[in-house]
Formats: sequence, C-alpha cells, structure tokens
Amino acid sequence: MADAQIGWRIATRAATATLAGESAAKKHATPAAQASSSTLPSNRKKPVACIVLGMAGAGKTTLMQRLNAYLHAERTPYYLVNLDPAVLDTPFGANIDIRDTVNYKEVMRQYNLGPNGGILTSLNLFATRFEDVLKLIEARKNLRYVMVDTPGQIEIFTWSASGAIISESLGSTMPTVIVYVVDTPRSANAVTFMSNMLYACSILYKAKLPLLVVFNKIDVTPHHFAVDWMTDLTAFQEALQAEKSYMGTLATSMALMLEEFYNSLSVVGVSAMTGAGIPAFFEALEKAADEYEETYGAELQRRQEAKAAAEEARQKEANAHFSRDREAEVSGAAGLEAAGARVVLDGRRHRGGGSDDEESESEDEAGGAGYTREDEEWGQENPDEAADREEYESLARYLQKRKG
Ligand SMILES: Nc1nc2c(ncn2[C@@H]2O[C@H](COP(=O)(O)OP(=O)(O)O)[C@@H](O)[C@H]2O)c(=O)[nH]1
Ligand SMILES: [Mg+2]
Repeated sequence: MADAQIGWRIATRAATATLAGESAAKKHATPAAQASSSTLPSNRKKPVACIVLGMAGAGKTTLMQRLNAYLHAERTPYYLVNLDPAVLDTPFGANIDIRDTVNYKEVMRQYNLGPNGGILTSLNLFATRFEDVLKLIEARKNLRYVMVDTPGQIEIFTWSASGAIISESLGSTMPTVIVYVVDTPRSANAVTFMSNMLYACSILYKAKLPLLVVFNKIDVTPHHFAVDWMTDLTAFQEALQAEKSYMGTLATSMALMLEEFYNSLSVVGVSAMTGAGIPAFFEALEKAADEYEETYGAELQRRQEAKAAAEEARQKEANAHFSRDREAEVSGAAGLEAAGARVVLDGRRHRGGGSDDEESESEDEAGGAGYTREDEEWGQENPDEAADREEYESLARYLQKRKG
C-alpha cells in the first residue's frame, strides 16, 4: 500500500485466525461439534453480517478485536471487514480492508479535503465496488459471521449514500444486523442516554434492519441502570427530573416515544476490554438474525419480488413495443408507407404523444440514446457538479483499470 496511492485491490487477507477457523469449519459440520457450541448454531445457509456502528470512542474497533479473539477460540469461520480508511492500525487482522483499496491521505490531497471529507470520499469510492466485496464473501464457504467495522465518526456511515449502499447490499444478500455500540460510562447521564437512544432510533428507521444495542465498557460502569431506564419509564423520568433538564416536558414526551422503540430492539451488555458478556452478545445476535429472516428478510424479499415483477412487466411491454415497431417497419417496406400509413421507427416518440416536435428534435440531435436536451442543459447549468461527476467517474474508471 505504500506506493499505491489509490489502488483497486479488494483482496482477502489470510488472517491466521480465519485460517484456523476455516480448518475448523469441517469439524463444525458434524452434529457433535454443533451441539458443543450452543451459542453459535450453524443452521443458516448464509453468514450473519454485523454492521458495527456507534459514536466515536464507543469501542467499535475494540469490540471487533474481542469478537476476533472469541470466534477464533470458538473455531468458528468468520470474516472481518474494516471500512475505516483513517484507522492507523487495526488491532484485529481484517480479511477485507478498505485501506488496501483507497489511500485516504492521498484522497484528501487530490481532492483538497479535510479529514472527514477524505474519509467520506474514500468510503464513496469503496462503495462503488462493494459488489466485489460481496463476491469475496460469498466465495468463502461455511462462513458464519461477517463483522464490519465502520469509521469512527458515526455520521460518515449513517448519513452518506455509501453507508446506505453498503448496508442495503449486505442486507439484501445475507441476514444483516446493525450492532449499535454505546459507551455506557458516558451514557450514565439521562439526557446523554436519551440522545444516544434517539440516534439509535433514527438508524433503525433508516437502515430497516434489526438493531442490537450493545452497552460496552461494563467493566467501568455496569449497564443495569440502562436496562432499568429502558424497561421502566417512571424510573427514567425520575432520572430526567433529577437532572433538572431545561427541556423537561420535551424530554418526557421523547421518553414516551422511545418506549415504543425499545420494544423493537435487543439489548446486551459487554466489555470489549475484558470479554465479559460476549457469549450473550452472540445469543442476542442470533436472535436478531432470526428476526431478520422472519420479518426484515421477508419484507425485503417481498420488495425485491415486486421490483422484479415490475421489471418483467416493463421488459414485456418493451418487447411488445419492439415487435409492433418491427412489424410496422416490415410492412412499411412492403409499401404501406406509400399508402400513407405512418411508419414508426422510434418507439420513444409515442410515449410522450409525439406532439412536441422540438423535444423530439433535440433527442435526435443528442443521438437518441435517451439523452435529452434537459440533460444537456443540466450539465451546462451545473458546471461544478458535472466536473465533480466527471472527476468521480474517471477515478472510478481508474480504479477499475487498476483492479487487475
Ligand atoms: N474500559 C474499557 N475501555 C474500552 C472498552 N472498549 C473500548 N475501550 C476504550 O475506548 C477507547 C475507544 O475505543 P475504540 O475501539 O477505538 O472506539 P471506536 O472509535 O468506536 O472504534 C479506547 O481507548 C479503548 O481502549 C471496554 O470495554 N472497557
Ligand atoms: Mg474505530
């Protein structure tokens, strides 16, 4: 990576932990081995993907390291994916690492960006080829978990198109769970706690994937208080009162709203540092993955089927259109045209009624490839955006070229 400024190498590393897990995969295939590992059932056809999210410093990377150690010890085959381009050193050996593909410092320099812009652009570049990552994951047989670490600053993933692309791609390929890591000692304050939960709530509605809230750092502050607040609204309201928050009534209303949200998630307390609570984490993760299959996955499949049906109908319509046009063309050659019938060679013309001559003309000028005058004007009116797009596309082409 030292010389490659922006390279396109999505490769899997043979992390020692994973290789050991791989050889153990065959052992896992025997019923006895399955029975011996009750927390990690292996009756799924596909691995469970975990997208690890959380505020900066919540302990996402440390948790990845802990999961790495645990799964390695459990001899469970897994993949670790690092999506943080700015991390200096991952304490876990990621199998797929964004840093092998994009040099974030170089992206900052080339695009004249600050650190956050650099991370965001690197993630965007990586997302354009996330399909390749999925192929690598799918090529590995017997994988049970795919753990994905995300950039330190949560909004880079949650409020970007690339974050959405990545979570949707994973979510439509395999059971996917959002693991929301909370810094428990920092959330002991009721107002901070509520802010954190509101953020988690927004992620749930945006990602439309099951959410597992992981209260981390329980070696410093046990998470009982959080569970109490989440199950007993009165207790939480009392805590809010005690803080004499200036937004007392608003906070109370939001607490009421959150009560509904809490019903739709699972909660577990862990210490990424000591390893406490990790078996419980996997139990909760498996339950969340079951939930994905029962509800989220079924809904996703319904959406995909509807989309496929719509596409099929569109294709049929386009084929019928094409056949009609062909017939007209053939009979036109037979002399219909001479008889005054209109021969339609360009099916697009009837779509808009064919009355707008000016528009039809401009379509012809632009080569008729669905590129209209409107598109052209858009390009002229937004020179910056067009230049950005060109720059982005040329970089994507460059990456594609470097791929081999
Ligand atoms: N005491 C304690 N510290 C932790 C724990 N998990 C993470 N940390 C510390 O929290 C800090 C931030 O962790 P990191 O994993 O880099 O957070 P990230 O930004 O979410 O990836 C580091 O100093 C970690 O050592 C934990 O379970 N207990
Ligand atoms: Mg991190």
